[in-house]
Amino acid sequence: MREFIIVGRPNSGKTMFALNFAAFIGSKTVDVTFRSYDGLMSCRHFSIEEAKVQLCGMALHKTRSLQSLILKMSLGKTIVNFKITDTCGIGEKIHHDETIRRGMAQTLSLLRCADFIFHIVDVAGINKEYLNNPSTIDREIYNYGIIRNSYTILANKIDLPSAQDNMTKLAYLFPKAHAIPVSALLSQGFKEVKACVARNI
Ligand SMILES: Nc1nc2c(ncn2[C@@H]2O[C@H](COP(=O)(O)OP(=O)(O)O)[C@@H](O)[C@H]2O)c(=O)[nH]1
Ligand SMILES: [Mg+2]
Repeated sequence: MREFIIVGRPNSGKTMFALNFAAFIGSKTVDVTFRSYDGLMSCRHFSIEEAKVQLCGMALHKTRSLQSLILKMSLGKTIVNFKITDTCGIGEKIHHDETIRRGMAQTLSLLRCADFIFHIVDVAGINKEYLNNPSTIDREIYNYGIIRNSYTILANKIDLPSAQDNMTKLAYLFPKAHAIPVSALLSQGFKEVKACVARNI
């Protein structure tokens, strides 16, 4: 089964994307498999709404381990299963909390072996400092992603006014990447994401 990994900074909207995308392609409920750095696995069943309340949030680093969903998509007359794995957000700094450091390490190791990378960038958060910083974690992910073929940026939070002018800045920062503008919150741009999954499943 093909595995799609969702990576990005904390708070960029990875978990919101995973859950609303599952709903968009027809899931009413999700079974989330949590895999922690020490190998512990657990599975919880949620309605999508419940999962959003429990797993998404403004607090940084709500997601501390790998969280996988098995989803289905119909391609012509066949139904294909694929795995989408939400991850602990990664940043430039070494985090003081060991669980988060380990969660970030888990993200990086899965990044290397996942079949396809969805890199979520918070477009509303692009500011002067971010533009002038040549070594943001997003640039590091981009530099790695473009040498792999299976890589797409999801330019998230386009529903926010501050994101409107930033799409051109995104194209300037990440010129070689395929980018899809989305709102994970409002499920905008998901038709194109679905087509991207279907091409790479
Ligand atoms: N306006 C807006 N807010 C979003 C969007 N996606 C996520 N958020 C908000 O950003 C915060 C972090 O989202 P979450 O999915 O938990 O981020 P994660 O840390 O990357 O998993 C939450 O408060 C979400 O409601 C979006 O497309 N638009
Ligand atoms: Mg999360």
